[in-house]
Amino acid sequence: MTGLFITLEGGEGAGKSTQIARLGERLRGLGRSVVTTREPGGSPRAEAIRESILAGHGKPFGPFAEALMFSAARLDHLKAVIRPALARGDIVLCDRFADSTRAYQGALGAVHDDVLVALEREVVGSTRPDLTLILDLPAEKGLARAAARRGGSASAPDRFEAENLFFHNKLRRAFKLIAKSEPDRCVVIDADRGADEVAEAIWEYVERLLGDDIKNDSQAHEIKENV
Ligand code: T5A
Repeated sequence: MTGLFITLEGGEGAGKSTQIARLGERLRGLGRSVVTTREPGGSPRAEAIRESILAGHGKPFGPFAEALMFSAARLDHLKAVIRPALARGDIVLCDRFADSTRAYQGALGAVHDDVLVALEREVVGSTRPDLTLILDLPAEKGLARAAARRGGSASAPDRFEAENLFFHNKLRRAFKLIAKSEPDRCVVIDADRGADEVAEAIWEYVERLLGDDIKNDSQAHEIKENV
């Protein structure tokens, strides 16, 4: 029995956490066992690394060192959370994964492709996402959403949110290029609209991925609910 691995990617404030919560709820409503998690983080050891990265402790060492920090966190997250969940047959919904390393540390940090490919081979191995949903919207809008959520200037932006608009526009292009390079795995979702509409667009792809499986589960769940 193997589960399904779905990742959400995109720029800052694109709505990934919002959509993961909604998708998780919808799938659980159909009786599926779902694990929602995030990167960096997701396991106690990886969460400790997250705190350090987002506080900017890796920045002085440069993007390559940060890629190693994200990879160390990912190693533990995969071992402690993702692989056991997939082995149980669960659906794993993960807020960011290796594509974020490709975009942030690769396209923006100029860590060479060969290095990132080697890191992915060692760290991720065969645990690749079945589906990656890339939430896309203009960088200014994502940053405004993220700032509003923080309460404007009440708290400081984190390590990457604090980068300039040029960085965030380049990031948006990097995610689109990833989607183009792996069209069988990745889809770009227009996230510049209401959360309900985004959720429906996401559901179309998830439903397609689950295929007959979800229809059977859905019917079985309805029968169970009605007895
Ligand atoms: N990183 C990560 C790397 O550099 N390399 C890596 O390998 C990895 C894994 C993580 C940082 O680490 C970097 C990338 C990141 O900079 P984080 O705090 O997890 O930091 O940051 P994000 O993943 O960017 O998460 P955010 O929480 O900032 O954004 P989300 O999850 O995309 O957005 P969300 O859902 O929290 O929404 C933001 C606000 O907008 C509202 C929400 O209510 C919320 O207030 N909202 C909407 N408003 C209007 N319309 C919609 N459709 C909305 N959807 C949500």
